[in-house]
Amino acid sequence: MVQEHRAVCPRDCYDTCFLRVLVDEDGTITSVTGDPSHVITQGLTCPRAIKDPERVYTNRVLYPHMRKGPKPCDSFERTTWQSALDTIVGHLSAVLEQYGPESVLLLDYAGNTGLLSSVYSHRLWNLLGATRTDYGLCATSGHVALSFHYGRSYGLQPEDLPKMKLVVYWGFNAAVSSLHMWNLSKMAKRLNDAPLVVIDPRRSRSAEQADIWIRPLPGTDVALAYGVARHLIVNELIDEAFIKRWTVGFDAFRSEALKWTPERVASISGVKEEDIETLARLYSRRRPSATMIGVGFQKSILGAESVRAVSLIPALVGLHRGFFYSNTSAFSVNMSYLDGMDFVRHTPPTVSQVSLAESVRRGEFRFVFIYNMNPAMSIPNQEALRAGFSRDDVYVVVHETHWTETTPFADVVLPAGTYLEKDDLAIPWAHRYVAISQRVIPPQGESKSEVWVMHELAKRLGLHESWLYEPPWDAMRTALEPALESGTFADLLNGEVLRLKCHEASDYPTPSGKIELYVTGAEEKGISPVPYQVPLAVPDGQFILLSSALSKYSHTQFQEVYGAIPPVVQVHPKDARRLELEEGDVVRVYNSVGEILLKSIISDSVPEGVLWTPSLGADMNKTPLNTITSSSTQKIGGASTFNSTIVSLEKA
Ligand SMILES: Nc1nc2c(c(=O)[nH]1)N[C@H]1C(S)=C(S)[C@@H](COP(=O)(O)OP(=O)(O)OC[C@H]3O[C@@H](n4cnc5c(=O)[nH]c(N)nc54)[C@H](O)[C@@H]3O)O[C@H]1N2
Ligand SMILES: Nc1nc2c(c(=O)[nH]1)N[C@H]1C(S)=C(S)[C@@H](COP(=O)(O)OP(=O)(O)OC[C@H]3O[C@@H](n4cnc5c(=O)[nH]c(N)nc54)[C@H](O)[C@@H]3O)O[C@H]1N2
Ligand SMILES: [Mo]
Repeated sequence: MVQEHRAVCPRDCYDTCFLRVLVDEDGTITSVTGDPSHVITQGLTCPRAIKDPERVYTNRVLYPHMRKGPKPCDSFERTTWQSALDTIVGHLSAVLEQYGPESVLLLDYAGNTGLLSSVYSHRLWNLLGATRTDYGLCATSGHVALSFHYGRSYGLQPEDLPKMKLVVYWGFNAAVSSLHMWNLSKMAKRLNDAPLVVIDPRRSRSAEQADIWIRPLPGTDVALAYGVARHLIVNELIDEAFIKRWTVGFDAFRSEALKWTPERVASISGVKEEDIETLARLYSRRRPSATMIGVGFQKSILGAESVRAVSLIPALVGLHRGFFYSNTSAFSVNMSYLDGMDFVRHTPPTVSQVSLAESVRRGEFRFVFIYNMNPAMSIPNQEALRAGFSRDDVYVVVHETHWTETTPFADVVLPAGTYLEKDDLAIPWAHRYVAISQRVIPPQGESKSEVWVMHELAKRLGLHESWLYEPPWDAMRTALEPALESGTFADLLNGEVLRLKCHEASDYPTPSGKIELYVTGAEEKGISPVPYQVPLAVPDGQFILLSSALSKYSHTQFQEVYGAIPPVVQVHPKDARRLELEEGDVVRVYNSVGEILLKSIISDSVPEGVLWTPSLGADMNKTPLNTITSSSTQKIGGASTFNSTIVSLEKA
């Protein structure tokens, strides 16, 4: 008999899809499809979930393994859990004793965002006081930027998209990175004739499908946003009553915005006056609107400034939080209970994920525990990072579902079950629906969960704190129960889909209790009170290199079923002519930190002076893209600046 299970996709993605998983008589997964009854998933399956039935059985780490040669090493020997755990604890204890807990690094990210797999499993490391990272690779700067103006960074609910009269995707390639919100936006178009606007320097898949595509140069969105604000202000298209009641600092904001004449905006951003006017008029006429701010475009030197600037437009036309960025701050799940921070008295040291590589190279961490992450691809400055992982005096443990580019740097590789092999619950980034993701098949090989591994390590370390061993679903209950709106934890355990409580759209926990168009106390916070624009300096003849997500891959995942992420770079035809390049030529893309070799695609999808390549790929010799990307952090919030990478390019 074919059995049907419900799983919830815990991958690091906007959509957190509810999935139907079919298992045949032999216990083999035969299909994974989007749940038609879920308000966001709407029965649509993305190219990744479709391939889960194949990927779950491909390239898996099935047993614990020990390294057999010098790092990086492709030769591993199978071992037992007992021996692997004893060896790991031997090294961990020695490092703790000799160098202290700050020399132990927990290096994890969002491979599986399930609360047990990714949060409860921090308890051991928090108790030890191990060094943690700030998770700055992705979205942190945008969150901080929005909280300056709005108190918290959450915005509109994706389920409201079909009601919108206008949807603007700003630096957000949702047709690829958030298929389900894109689908809901298309519903708005069908139902309300809502124009779909995309603002992107690149003709992305979203730009191709948009009604209106506006094309600023990279890093010039603050100027464009001010241009729109100025048009709204001088033409009296703003909502004065709303501004009076719900905002502070309008006069100061206004005097900054007035400086951004169409000529000045055009000279910086390349966007024509007509386009600024069209966008401003749409904002004033078509309400309510949704301004969808991409996490991707936030990953640049001025990313946080751009997010702030764009987010203020909906306030000018009288909308409470008329933007979306990421809704994690809307919910009140008790994470510090779940990850054990409520129980410990110290604050573990935190280091930047983005600029981590040099400190790893210097050997600042003698024991590195990696899970839910593929850092030997995803972190910038790969040469330094890989050199650090390869040191004899740095002990590296990787707990993984699949063999990855990071596993060759491990002293021990431990097998982990995928999300289809364990019960868990993920809190979405965007929508507010939660349900238990059921274990569909038994853990493959000798795979074990993150919770099990943590408890086994803790026991061997001789730790007795009872909270460390609290049954995980009891901890989950405590953390989650107060966050639920539509039912109880018992209902969840019975398989129901529940809604999370959200803060009100008009709740602004800023110092003034209102939307701060001009940020109170900005000086003490070390920021400009209003968004500011400085152009990215690109030396003559060099390029800005953009990188962004592909639909078939989740970062580095799914290469085992779809093949390698293509090692390609898009070059504008005029730049190609100047460099005498032909389609398919191999080019060196380089800067002071390194070089990679890519195949050129000549295309006016990118503007002159701008290159594009898929994020998180490797070049023709398997050198990661992140060998040459920027490892600078943003001033606000410390996030990555991948899209501010400056390179030269020449025929190889
Ligand atoms: N299929 C798939 N979906 C994913 C992911 C995945 O790996 N695969 N990853 C998930 C994760 S973790 C993330 S963070 C998100 C990322 O998803 P998005 O937020 O959509 O980010 P990107 O894919 O980087 O696309 C950002 C777009 O912004 C444009 N852009 C770059 N610089 C600028 C600029 O200065 N101004 C403007 N206006 N636009 C600019 C780029 O050309 C690009 O088209 O996707 C999530 N969804
Ligand atoms: N150049 C460039 N670099 C980038 C970006 C960019 O745009 N350009 N984007 C950045 C962004 S936004 C992000 S979010 C990061 C993503 O960076 P990473 O999180 O490092 O990327 P993934 O490839 O998704 O790695 C997740 C790993 O977790 C493993 N995994 C999955 N499920 C489980 C599980 O249940 N248990 C365990 N133990 N492991 C599991 C997967 O097999 C995979 O190897 O990359 C960043 N790097
Ligand atoms: Mo991300």
